Amino acid sequence: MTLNIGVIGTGAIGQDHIRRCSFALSGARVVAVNDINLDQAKKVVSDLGIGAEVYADAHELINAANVDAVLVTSWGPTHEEFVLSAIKAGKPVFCEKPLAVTAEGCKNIIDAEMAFGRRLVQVGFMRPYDQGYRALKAAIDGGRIGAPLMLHCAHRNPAVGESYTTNMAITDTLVHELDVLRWLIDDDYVSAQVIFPRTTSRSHAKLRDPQIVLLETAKGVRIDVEVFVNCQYGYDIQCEVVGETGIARLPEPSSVQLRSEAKLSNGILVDWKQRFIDAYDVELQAFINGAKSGNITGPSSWNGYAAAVAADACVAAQESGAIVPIRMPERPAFYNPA
Ligand code: NAI
Ligand code: ISE
Repeated sequence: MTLNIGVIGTGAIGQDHIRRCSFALSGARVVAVNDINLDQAKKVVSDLGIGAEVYADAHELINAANVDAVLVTSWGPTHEEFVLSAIKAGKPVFCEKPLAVTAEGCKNIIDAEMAFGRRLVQVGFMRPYDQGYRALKAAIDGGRIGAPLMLHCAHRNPAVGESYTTNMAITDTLVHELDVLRWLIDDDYVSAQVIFPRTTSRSHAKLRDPQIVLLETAKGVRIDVEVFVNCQYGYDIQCEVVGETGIARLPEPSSVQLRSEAKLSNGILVDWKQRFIDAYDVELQAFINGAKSGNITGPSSWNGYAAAVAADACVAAQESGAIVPIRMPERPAFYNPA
């Protein structure tokens, strides 16, 4: 059986995921799309030649009889409404990060999913599917560096637009680290602090950039994450884990090394699309397979909630300058790994 997918949001990642489901992955096709920018949705369907129906209303798309599963790739503040609507319709739903823009919104989704009685939601946290992060985790879990003590991380984007504000460094960007690092070292955060170094002249009025986020975990691990979204030179994700007996680093993406013009050099990628291209493929194939078998195992609503609880504390820490406690409620058995 082919899984018929409806996609809400045809912007940057929406277009990428539509292309993936239509041409790169197996077992699915996109039969319906929606965007508040209807002309854009029509153009995407026509440019890709996929013959999907274009809906003016997202809820109509969700409830369409021929739509088996939903992809939510619209702006973050719309996610909660569309995911709740998909759960109400009893349809599997892949939601790009963030699951909702507040922890409270994520909790509403958890309550609805638990009331439904079976997992329907997968959150678009793709880094646990990245080969580099998987190798890093295998080194840590295999005892190669002893117990982790400190993590030094960086999340750098070349530039962002005027609509990107100081708190988005947390809710839109750091949220990837908030998810992947608790998975990487199997730990939970207990506090957060945010420090603002000198602001780059390449930023704009509504954004303090860069920022350093300091996290402490239940096991006492200290984590620093530099978020620098106007770094100019490229898209650069770094993660170094310092353990009791050694250090493990996230591998650099592979690139050809050049000896040319009296220089030794490697290229640096410039956007997230290329950096995590394989991980996006694997996460979406996992969703397609899970939706078809009725057993969704990718990042859950609980993962979305846990990241949002930490993100809320980081935003409060941005505002107060203080060390803010992170109080993670206990995970319900419903979300225990199989
Ligand atoms: P975008 O701005 O390029 O596209 C968003 C689209 O959603 C736009 O076409 C907009 O018209 C549409 N939209 C907004 N409100 C809507 C509504 N009420 N109903 C229907 N459509 C609506 O943004 P982008 O970069 O594609 O991001 C979308 C989501 O994906 C965000 O939540 C973002 O955080 C996430 N994302 C995740 C990435 C990842 O690495 N996992 C990478 C990039 C984005
Ligand atoms: C974007 O939405 C993403 O999710 C990218 O992975 C991240 O690097 C970027 O900072 C976000 O704006």
